[in-house]
Amino acid sequence: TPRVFSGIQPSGGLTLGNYLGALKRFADSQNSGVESIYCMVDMHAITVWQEPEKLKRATRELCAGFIASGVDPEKSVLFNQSQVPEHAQLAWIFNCVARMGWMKRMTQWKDKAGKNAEQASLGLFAYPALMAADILLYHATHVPVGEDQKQHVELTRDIAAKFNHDYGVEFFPITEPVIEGAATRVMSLRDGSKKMSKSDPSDMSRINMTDDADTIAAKIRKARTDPEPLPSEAAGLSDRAEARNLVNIYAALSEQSVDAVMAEVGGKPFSEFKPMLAELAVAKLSPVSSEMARLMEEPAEIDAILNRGSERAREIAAPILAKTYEIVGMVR
Ligand code: AQP
Repeated sequence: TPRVFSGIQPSGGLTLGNYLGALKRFADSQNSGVESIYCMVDMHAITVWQEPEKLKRATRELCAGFIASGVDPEKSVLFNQSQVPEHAQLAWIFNCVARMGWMKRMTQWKDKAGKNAEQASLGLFAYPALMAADILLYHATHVPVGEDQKQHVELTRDIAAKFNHDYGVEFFPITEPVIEGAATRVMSLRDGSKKMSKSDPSDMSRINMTDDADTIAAKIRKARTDPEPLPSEAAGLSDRAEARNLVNIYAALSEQSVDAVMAEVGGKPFSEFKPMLAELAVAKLSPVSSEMARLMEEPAEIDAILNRGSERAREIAAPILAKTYEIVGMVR
C-alpha cells in the first residue's frame, strides 16, 4: 500500500519555496486517501549550528506552518523527529550501509560544506543516511519533495537496495521521489541560478511565510529581472531564469499551467507583471501567515499535537526497527 513521508527542517523561517515545493502540495494531496507522515526534522537542522531557543521556536512555528497550510493533524501524522528515537537508531545502521563515496557525491554536502569541509560537522556529511532512515522507518513508498532533494531520495533507494542485497531480504521498499508542479524549484529573487533558501544571508532573496504584505510587495518589486518585457510564449522563458522563476511562482500560486499564465501575461513589462504577482502572493500567503501567528499564541497546543503525532509515528516505526535489528543479527 502506498505511504507518503516527507520532512522539513526547522532551520529558520519557512519560505515561499518550502510552501510551494512542499507544504501546499502536502495539503493538496491529503484527500487522496493515502496515509501521509510529515516530520519536523530537528535532528537534520542541528547538522549546522542552531541556537537552542530559536530551534524550539522554529520547530513550533514549522508545525504551525504545516497546519496553517492545510495539513490536518488528524488525517496526517505530524510529529517532531527527535521525539521518535527510532530515527537515530535506524540511521546508525544506515551509516554502516552507505558508502563514503556515495556521500561525497551529494551536491548538498558539497554546497553546504564548501571549501571548509574539514570544519563541517560529521552529521552534515551523514545527513542523507538519516534522511534514508526517516523515509524507510515507515516503509514509505512516495516522497514528495522539491527538485533539490531528488539526489537524496535516490541515495535512499541505493541504501534500501544495498541493505536488501547484503542481508538477502526484500525488506525495505524502493521509494519514489514525487517532484511535480510549476514550483518544484523556486529560485532566489536576487539570483536566478540559486534556489530560494531559508539560510540565504540576504532576506531580499526570499519571501518568508511570515512577511507582511508591504514586505512581500517590496521584495517582488526589487526582484532581479532582465529589462525585456515577458515573452509571448513559455518557450521564450527558457534562457531567462529570473523571468521564468516569477512566472512559475505565479502559476503555482494561481494553480494554473505556465502556458495558461503566459496566455494572460505574455508581452507585459515587469512594471505591470510584478504588481500582479505581488497582489496574488499577498492574497495567498496572508491567510496562512495570520493562521500561523494565531497558532503560535498557544505553544502548549502545538506541543500536544506533536506529542500525539510522535505516538502515532512510533506505532509504525517500532516494529520496523525491531525487524531490522533481527535481520542485522542484533540480540534483543
Ligand atoms: N526553493 C525551493 N523550491 C522548491 N522546494 C523547496 N524546498 C526547499 N526549498 C525549495 C523543499 O522544501 C522541503 C523542505 O526543505 P528543508 O527545509 O528540509 O531543506 P532545504 O531543501 O535545504 O531547504 P532550505 O530552505 O534551503 O533550508 P536550508 O537553507 O536550511 O538548507 C523539501 O521538500 C525541499 O525540497
